[in-house]
Amino acid sequence: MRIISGRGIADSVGQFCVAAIGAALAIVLWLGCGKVGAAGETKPNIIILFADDLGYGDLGCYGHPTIHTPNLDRMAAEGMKFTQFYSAASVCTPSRAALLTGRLPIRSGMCSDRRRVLFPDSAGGLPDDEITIAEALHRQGYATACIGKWHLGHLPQYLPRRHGFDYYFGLPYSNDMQNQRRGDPPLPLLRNEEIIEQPAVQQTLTRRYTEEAVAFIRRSKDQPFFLYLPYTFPHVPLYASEAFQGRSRRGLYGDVVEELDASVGTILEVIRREGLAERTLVFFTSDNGPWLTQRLDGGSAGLLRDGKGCTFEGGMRVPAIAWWPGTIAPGRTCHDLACTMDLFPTSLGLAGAELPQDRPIDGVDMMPLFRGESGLRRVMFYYRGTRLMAVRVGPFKAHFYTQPAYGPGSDTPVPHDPPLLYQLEHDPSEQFDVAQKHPDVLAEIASIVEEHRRTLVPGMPQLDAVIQSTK
Ligand SMILES: [Ca+2]
Repeated sequence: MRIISGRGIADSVGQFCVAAIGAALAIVLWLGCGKVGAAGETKPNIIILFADDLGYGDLGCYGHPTIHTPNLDRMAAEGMKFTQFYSAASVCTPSRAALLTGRLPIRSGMCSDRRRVLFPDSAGGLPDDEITIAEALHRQGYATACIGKWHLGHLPQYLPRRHGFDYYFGLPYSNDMQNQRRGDPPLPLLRNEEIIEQPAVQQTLTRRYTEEAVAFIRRSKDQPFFLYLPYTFPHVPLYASEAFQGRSRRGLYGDVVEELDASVGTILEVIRREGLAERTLVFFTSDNGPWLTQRLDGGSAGLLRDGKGCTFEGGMRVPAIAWWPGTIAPGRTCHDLACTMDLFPTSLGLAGAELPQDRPIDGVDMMPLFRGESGLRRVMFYYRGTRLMAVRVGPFKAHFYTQPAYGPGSDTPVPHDPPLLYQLEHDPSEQFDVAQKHPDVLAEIASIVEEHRRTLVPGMPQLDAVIQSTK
């Protein structure tokens, strides 16, 4: 996503001022001990809780009738809930690359039209020259940990500790990747680079991720820390620990989501008890929409169309909650567009780190939204692999291609010329094409696409290369 701006000169001046202030701040920080910001205040901790395949309609505070999520509902009541928040892709690997780098996956090469995600026989991963949130924050004196599902390359040179994390505990890829015909090994559970359990005991994962997260918070509380917690669930196969099995009114899927909710509750409670609440930003969201073909084992996109794997809203619009007592006023709902790539500039800004100047960053700092400001008109690019499928500008979304996630017609993209145009704020379910009524909007979107294509430099593809054997 990018900001549209008609204020070129003002922006240049603004950017210069921001750069100058950033440089001054960098000197002050360099003179300091690395823990304390220019104003003498401790830098805020940042926690990103990232569910896997959780749909827009799967939480109580997003309208689910029977999944009980009191902790996430409370987090939203004490913080800010987003209604138009996006992941940057409709499947795992590109979505995660985008969150950690603040960049469209096509820029890092972390998307493909052949293999849509990394597999246990993949040879690639997140390139070394990409800058992750963890790397940038580590340089600012943060303790950093990744606890959960990585899925940005399982070979040693791609694991989290090569990308700015001090500590790693979790699965290197998805929990369904145990295809013996493909030669997949039993599902490994890693601590740093060492396999500590194989196959991983999946019923225990949410509980152990929570325990690991709590331990990391407690041992890091005297310095600023960054915790990235990409949960393994509710991606299939579903597993809940014994305490949650049969507990929800929504079957096993509900049990699994309720256990995630309890995990979030535990983490927030530890933050409160340790006295960290007013200097910790906690952000909860999902890596893509629900996997609808899993039927009862998949989630719900609520009123949004389709789900995981496609560029209709259900594939990429996800629940999102920001919590930071004392900074984010309670009970707010944000209807502005925002996306996972925004977490990169937001986190760097909070840590006093400068944004990289040598590459395009697609995210935008969310602090104005957290403060309750509103009104930026933004652009959202919807990619499927390397193909630009749709573009959203303000409330309007033009589909140049559509392709249902699964089922009839899912093998080939269907082109639309003129594009299908939906007014998403009137029509969140993408039912009614209004292209004929808005030629001006289509013309504006066409010029944005032209500029985007003209300036885009795709990264070296990372997802297609296969290693000979994982045995
Ligand atoms: Ca996913």
